[in-house]
Amino acid sequence: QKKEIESLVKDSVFFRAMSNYNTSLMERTLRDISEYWVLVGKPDIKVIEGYEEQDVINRLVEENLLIKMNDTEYPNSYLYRSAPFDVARSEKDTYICTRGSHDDVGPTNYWLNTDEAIEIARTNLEGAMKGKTLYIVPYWLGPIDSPFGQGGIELTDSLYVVLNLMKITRVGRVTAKPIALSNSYVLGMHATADLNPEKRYILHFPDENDGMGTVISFNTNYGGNALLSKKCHALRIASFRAKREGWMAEHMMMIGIREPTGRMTYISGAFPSSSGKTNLSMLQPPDDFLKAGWDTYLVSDDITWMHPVNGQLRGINPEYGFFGVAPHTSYKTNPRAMDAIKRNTLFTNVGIDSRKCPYWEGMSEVPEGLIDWRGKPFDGTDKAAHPNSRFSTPIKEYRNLSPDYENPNGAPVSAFLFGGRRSDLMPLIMEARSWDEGVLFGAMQRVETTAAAIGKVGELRNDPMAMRPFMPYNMGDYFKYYLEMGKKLEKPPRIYNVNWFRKNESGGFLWPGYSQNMYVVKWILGRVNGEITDAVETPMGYVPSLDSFDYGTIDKNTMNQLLLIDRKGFLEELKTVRPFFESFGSHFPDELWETYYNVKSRLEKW
Ligand code: SAT
Ligand code: MN
Repeated sequence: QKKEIESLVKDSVFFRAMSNYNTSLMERTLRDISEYWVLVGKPDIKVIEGYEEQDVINRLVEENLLIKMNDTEYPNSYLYRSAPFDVARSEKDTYICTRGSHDDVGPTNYWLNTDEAIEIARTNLEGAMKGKTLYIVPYWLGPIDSPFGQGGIELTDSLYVVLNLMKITRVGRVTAKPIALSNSYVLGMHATADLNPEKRYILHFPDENDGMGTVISFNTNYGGNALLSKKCHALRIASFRAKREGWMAEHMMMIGIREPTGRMTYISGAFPSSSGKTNLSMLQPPDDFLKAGWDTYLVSDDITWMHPVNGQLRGINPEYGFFGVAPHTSYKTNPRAMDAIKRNTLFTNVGIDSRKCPYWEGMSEVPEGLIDWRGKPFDGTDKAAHPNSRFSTPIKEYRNLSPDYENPNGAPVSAFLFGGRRSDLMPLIMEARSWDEGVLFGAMQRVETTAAAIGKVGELRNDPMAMRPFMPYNMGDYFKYYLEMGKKLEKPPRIYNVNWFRKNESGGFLWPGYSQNMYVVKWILGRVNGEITDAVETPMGYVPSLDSFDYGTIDKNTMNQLLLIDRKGFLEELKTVRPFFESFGSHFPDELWETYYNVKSRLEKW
């Protein structure tokens, strides 16, 4: 069988290059592929070399799976409609599989025994690609020459998945050398099967594949369930490896902010899916900032890998493109995204108007002849775009990319921001007094759920460091690891909690958000660079003093509400998160309990 596969891929540039650099890895790769190939019914094989995008698009158009958008306004852009029940990540079908017990992954994960999970996969995948084509998509996460990069190979029968991977990762022959030299890759096996949601599984095996990790996913074609490079590899498998190897793979955006002096400061921020991470990563400062010479430069919008180098964390973006939430993206909320998605973009589950331009809620006025995301004329009874509809856009379409985006060693991170949708309690900004108290901020994160995952929207749930859906091991051990990381670093990032979503009694947002978030960012820069020294100390950390905080045109009264530390509310919050912390049992670090009690007693005495 290996021979058969060998003959099927022998003309591939990727495999020829791979065997030149690393014959033994090449042998192993052929073995892995041939096993899967036989299981799924010996389909045709096509290796993606990286230059096939137009062919892939043509095939999808021929099969009526892609609709071409207006060629003047959205050149080389297409609309794809997924199955209406396959529109978001499915947490209940997402498993971490080990040979130990459920305790390996803790109470925030679904767990399966490795052998049992492999059996489930076998049963469901048998013959699943008979008569189809198996695409072999080699990809590389991170700058091509980065020592922090990692390779992966996704095997899939979905051209939609292939096209997405071409938009959001580095694929094909350019990955052969770095994969060969790193002598490993994450193996991803994906099959559309019959999209039966009852038999949908997203299985992670962090210990398999020589400890490099394997992912098997089937009966789904969407987003984080099927684009295995993204949440499955770059967050779950990578976090597992990061803990073993001493670095961090986080659900964080990262941007550099350049001040008029020319100084560039990088900050990163963890926010749950669909909570404004992309908007913050593409922050366009207000006009007076721009005129004065301020600007922001993107490293990553969703995932950041950070390695300690000389006592400092340095971040890279493992991805090569955006898989961003479309609804509520507009020239008001995110003008730079609007410009980036005007070309070479694959839209999924958005509406389309009679001029073949995309439309979603919050974009503009409802256009003429609107067809909704299911392909039916829009009549106002349902949404035009699915709330989790997406744009897949190559990162190079973004104009303000950081000069360090391709830096193999990444850029130094000065601050971590934690945040999420929270209409009450959390102030606009607070700064942790120490790394440990910052870790407590992250661990305490309770935020409203969003449409990025299947399930109820708007319910408060614990989502520490915005990593709950992506944490591959026991979250208690993650907290411990986070604390240790702080000790290891000479200059750990300063930690902040931000909240753009606090509401007043009548339910209106107190803070205008979007470009105005620049004022908050400016305060953070002043703090981390030691220029703002008069912050107000509270039991929850520091909040800005209104004397040295430039907050734009908001009135002082509103600012006081936005910065209020509600003593009773925080005591209540500490009580509320307690059972969640306790659910990790002995995995929850004693040190974090100590920090918890210190904060609690400071609040009580305040
Ligand atoms: O669908 S994805 O999981 O890739 C997007 C997200 O939830 O952030
Ligand atoms: Mn995300």
